[in-house]
Amino acid sequence: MAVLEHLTSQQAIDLENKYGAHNYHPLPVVLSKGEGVYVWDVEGKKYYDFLSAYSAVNQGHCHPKIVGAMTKQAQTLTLTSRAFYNDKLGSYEKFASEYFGFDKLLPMNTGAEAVETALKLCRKWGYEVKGIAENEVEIVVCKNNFHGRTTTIISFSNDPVARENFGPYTNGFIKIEYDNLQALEEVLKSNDKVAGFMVEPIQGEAGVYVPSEGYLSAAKALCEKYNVLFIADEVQTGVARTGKLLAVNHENVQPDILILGKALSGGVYPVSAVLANDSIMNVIKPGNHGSTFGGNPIAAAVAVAALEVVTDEKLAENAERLGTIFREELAKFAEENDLVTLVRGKGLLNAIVINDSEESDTAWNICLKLRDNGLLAKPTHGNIIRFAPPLVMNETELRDCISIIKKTIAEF
Ligand code: IF1
Repeated sequence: MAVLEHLTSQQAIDLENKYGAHNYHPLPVVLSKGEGVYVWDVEGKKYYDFLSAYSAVNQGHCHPKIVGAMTKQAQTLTLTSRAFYNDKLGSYEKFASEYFGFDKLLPMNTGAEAVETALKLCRKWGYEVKGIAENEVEIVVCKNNFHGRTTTIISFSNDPVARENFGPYTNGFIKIEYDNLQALEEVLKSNDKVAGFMVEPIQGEAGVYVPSEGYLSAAKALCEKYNVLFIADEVQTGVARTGKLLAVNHENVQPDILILGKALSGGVYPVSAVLANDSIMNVIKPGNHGSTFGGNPIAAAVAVAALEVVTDEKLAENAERLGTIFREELAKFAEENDLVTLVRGKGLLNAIVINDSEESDTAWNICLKLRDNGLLAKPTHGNIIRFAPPLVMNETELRDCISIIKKTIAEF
């Protein structure tokens, strides 16, 4: 059989089961085409994409401007490595640094790599600027966090499935309760070895937990008070997803270190980045850190196009407006349907909590039915279903999706 010839859905699933590592349990649907808010399976059935590849496709599938930038660069110069300069990286670094309001950008590829980069940057700042004794830096993180899958990152995860049997674990992390300022102050005032506090402005994987109003600004103030770096992981919440360019913008917080990924490329190419001002970023000297693909010309061209789309198409404003409609409609529905206990989120990062145990497969079965009814979503944890459509969705499409969701759940 010629490789990659046309397959049925079952053939594609069988191939993955036989030849692919079983590190995922996907919803049984095999996608072969994406455009805007829609995806199609190999049999040609059309769906609304209500996951957006975990918020990587905020600009919509295969956005012509972003794909165009990638194609053009891919036919010109794909990769030089950082052994040499290239003519796209500096312009991208300037554009993105000014776009988010920082002095500098360190280019990487995946979200986890950017998180690891931010942790290394924070540690080095802790030793060389804050003056913490060698090998003693601590970084504060939140329970139920999700920051990626590397050994260091899962070392401070409390999700057994993500963590078990991957030890020995990396030291130097203190876990506190999310959305708890007292817990944060407790640690910062009693421990002068802390160099940073890394937090998701909304805990996505944990189930779209939106912290109390004022949590982020108060946490930033505590970090300033105790000379600790506030590190915002906006890999999932960033790039307009929550109704502002960054989720921290809802509270006018400027992080000391900003971590971006996913929709920084509109989902067409792995692009991530760490941004900071010179007083922090300049602790990194040649040879301290790097990556073969980090800062490659395609990534630079794609990221500039992806960010221009966010501005040109007013995606943050659209996410804010449509998100409000979505939560209002689903909250009304929750009042009359005892299967949905609540809806929560910000912008177009939302989730509903299903009135069943975490171990139940109700949420999974609802997602299978949503698939049959032409909408793709997936549970995050047992009984929570995340809803995150591309931010290019219009009100008519959103209301169509809301009626699909209501109709489907009413069938249970
Ligand atoms: C999987 C979750 C979402 C992230 C935040 C860093 C990263 C992620 C806040 C790492 C990645 C992805 C990873 C993917 C599923 C998805 C996910 F369910 F795992 F948690 F979105 F919520 N910071 N999240 O959300 O970025 O290295 O993946 O580029 O690993 O299953 P990455």
